[in-house]
Amino acid sequence: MEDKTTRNLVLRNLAGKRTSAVPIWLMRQAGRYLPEYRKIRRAAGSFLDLCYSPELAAEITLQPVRRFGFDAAILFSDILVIPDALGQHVTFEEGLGPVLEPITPLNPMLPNALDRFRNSSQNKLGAVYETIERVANAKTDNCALIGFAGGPWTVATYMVEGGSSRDFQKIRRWATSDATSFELLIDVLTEATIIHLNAQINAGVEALQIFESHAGVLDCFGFNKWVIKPTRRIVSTIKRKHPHIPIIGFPRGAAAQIPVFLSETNVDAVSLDHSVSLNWAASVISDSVPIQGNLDPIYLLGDPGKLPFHVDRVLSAFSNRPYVFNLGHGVIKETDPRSVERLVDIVRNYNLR
Ligand code: 1CP
Repeated sequence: MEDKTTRNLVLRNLAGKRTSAVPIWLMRQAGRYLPEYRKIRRAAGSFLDLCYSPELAAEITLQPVRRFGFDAAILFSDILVIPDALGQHVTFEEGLGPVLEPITPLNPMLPNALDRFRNSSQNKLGAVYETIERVANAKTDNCALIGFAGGPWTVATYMVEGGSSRDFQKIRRWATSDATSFELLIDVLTEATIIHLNAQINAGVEALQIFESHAGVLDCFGFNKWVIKPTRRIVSTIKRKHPHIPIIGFPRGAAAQIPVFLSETNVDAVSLDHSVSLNWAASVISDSVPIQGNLDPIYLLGDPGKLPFHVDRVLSAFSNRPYVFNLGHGVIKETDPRSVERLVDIVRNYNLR
């Protein structure tokens, strides 16, 4: 009998099975480039309020699926709900992005943080799980519902730097000068991430992505200690309870360390950022490993006539393996929704060849 996995193109490819039609979804497919998002965002008040409003968050999750017919919906939430639920003060400010009250080696916020988190999973984060239930009930089987979390290192960068950063100096100094106390923070985040991802699966997500967006600022020693090890623990713990839920790793900027990331963490699939060379990836990553990515989102802002050429480059590099079309990073907020429509059209027509 056909189960959900065989019907769904994203889940089929993530399970290691190539399909003749290439599935597509985009990182940040919900968000400020969509007028229907901006309208809800204006009415909602703060960004975090929006993340904790199940009805609105479910609607935003489904907006791009309805508009473009994507093969997956990604939960509308943020990686920074974890520090918020651990008890750190988090806000999102217009033009500035996230602003957090920074934690330091002297004030690491750790005592009882996991207890607060567990309480929060039943309260604040309960709203996230309710969003998932709503989307799971509203979507069709051919659209996969993807849950996510930030990787512990990436989430820690915001917690320690107090927001987005250019040089990541505070966190890199802490991690290198006092690895023992920094490891306590990474351990707390790893544990919270496992709890959060398990709860997302229980609420109805069918695949997971771990966004390690700032992996690229670490050297290979730090990458092993702060990205590979925590990811391996997250993957092995989740797999014990949920062996069939595929986990996609997105170690942005990991470059030549991608093969070791894959073999050491046991993620099921890897999402490539657009700095990764297509030929290199196609030759060093085993054909059995599902790849996702990696069109540079900037092409969606460029000459529409050139889009088919660039999409074709990516599609042909990965034409002989399980593969899910995506960008190398999120949709840029200045993107015209018509470019996204064109992109979906190109990928769908490629399927017919
Ligand atoms: O004002 C607004 O409307 C807020 C813009 C916005 C949106 C739409 C933020 C603030 N987060 C989100 C949603 C979001 N964030 C999703 C949901 C669904 C989707 O992809 O469609 C996801 C998966 C994220 C993940 C996320 N948040 C990441 C990892 C992916 C990436 O972009 O590298 C990171 C780093 C964040 C932090 C964050 N959230 C928002 C901002 C402005 C930032 C900082 C980004 C930075 O430091 O550059």
